[in-house]
Amino acid sequence: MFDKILIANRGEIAVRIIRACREMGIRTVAVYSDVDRSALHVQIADEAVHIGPAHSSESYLNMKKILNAAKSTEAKAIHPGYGFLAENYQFAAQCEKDGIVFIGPDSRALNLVGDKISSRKRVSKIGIPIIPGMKAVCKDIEAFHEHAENIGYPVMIKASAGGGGKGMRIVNEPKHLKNSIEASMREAKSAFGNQSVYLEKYIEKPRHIEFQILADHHGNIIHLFERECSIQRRHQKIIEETPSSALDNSVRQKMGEAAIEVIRTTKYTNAGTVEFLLDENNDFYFLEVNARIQVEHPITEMVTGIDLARWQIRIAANEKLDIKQEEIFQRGHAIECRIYAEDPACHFLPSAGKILYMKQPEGPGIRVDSGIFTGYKVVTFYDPILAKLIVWGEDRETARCKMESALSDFIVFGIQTTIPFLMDVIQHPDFIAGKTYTNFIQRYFSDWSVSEQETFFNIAQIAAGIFKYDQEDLTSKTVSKIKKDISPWKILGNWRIGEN
Ligand code: MV4
Repeated sequence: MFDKILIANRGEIAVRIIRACREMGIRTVAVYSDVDRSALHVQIADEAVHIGPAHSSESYLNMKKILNAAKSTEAKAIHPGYGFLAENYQFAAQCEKDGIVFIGPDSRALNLVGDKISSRKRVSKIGIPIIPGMKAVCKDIEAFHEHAENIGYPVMIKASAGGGGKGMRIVNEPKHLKNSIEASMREAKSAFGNQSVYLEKYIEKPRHIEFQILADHHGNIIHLFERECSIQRRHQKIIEETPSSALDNSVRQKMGEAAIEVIRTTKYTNAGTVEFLLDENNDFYFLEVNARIQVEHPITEMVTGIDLARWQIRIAANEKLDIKQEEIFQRGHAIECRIYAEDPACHFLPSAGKILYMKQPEGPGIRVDSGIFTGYKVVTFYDPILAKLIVWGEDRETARCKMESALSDFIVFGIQTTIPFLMDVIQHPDFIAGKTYTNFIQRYFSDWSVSEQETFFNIAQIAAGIFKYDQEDLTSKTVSKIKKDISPWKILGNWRIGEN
């Protein structure tokens, strides 16, 4: 086992991985940019190396600096977390060359699963359903028209070099095809430096269902069941849960077996996630493999009791998976809400500034994976995720009610967060009924605005900031009293939050 691991990441995931290392008696090295000098992951690591200016290309994306930090501290392995270099096959290859273990799949597997078009072909060859569509990209518009006729409208345009929704467009009839393709090609060119696009059959009202996989270096592969990730805003997941209310055991078993076969055929190792779309007829289609630990991994840990970060490290150290598939069960229900430093009342614009006061929810079945604390300065250089609130309940409604209560106890004074938005989403009748399709946010929350009560809560934050409220007075009880009992409009006008 490694005696020291460098965590090439920041924020909540760096804290999460450092915690796993500490529980395993492994020393940790954090890396940090100029603006992260006092960040939580730096505070809790055994050692910390400054790697440069705030801009990611000068710091967390700079392979040379990360590798030099590992060499100078004699770290035997690097854990990339998610984002940054986590799925960069060139970085994994450089680690292999330098004799430093990359905690994740090897560079060959990373390169293989990173190519979406060839992944579709390879998966289709072993009989796993892919979304009907073009087998390769083409150039001229006439050929596109022919493909679209063969596929049948509505069709979905996708960028072959990327994901995350960039370049994606639905086309319902032939007269819109040409302009839509040209627009998608322009978007793909600017987002990925590669303008090629292809067509698929548009799957109406799909659900985004993904299966967690663990695969070791001894041929053992297991799945840890599904995560339902359909509640997305602009292709950014905001709420995830497991189990999915859309799956019965027979579909669940088929998808689990398909996920394992996708991993086996690519000789992939370590933790990975196989993404599918599920349509209303309970047919599923392979989308892609995510070759990293995912933001939403904690809900899988809560219902299976298996520590994924720990197993990533153990597999990278060549240990055998000693868990048999038949020994893994989903127990209860877990829901995760991602808490972002964005202002939902202002088009989700990034919200930066000092956290004047913060109190996390606590109690049975409540987990908070967080990278923030009272006094922390939130910056806008990186992904705006602040923390993840994860709850476990014996069943979905119990978990949902626990999430409502935990969200209302999650206090962050000083910046705007998506907490009020999340509260409204989980209280929507269709969310309560489990009718969570990928168009949920667009359909019900496209013009969401902050409630009166929340506005007053913002004003209370101003009070906390401007009058330097004595923190002892700001217990969650006082704050929840502010939120529940006193109407904003009787006391104060409409202020906006801001750093004093
Ligand atoms: C689709 C689709 C419907 N039909 N493909 C692929 C990338 C992933 N982030 C979204 N993807 C989708 N691909 C076809 N042929 C629906 C999605 C999809 C989605 C689309 C629009 C808005 C939100 C979405 C959330 C999950 C999946």
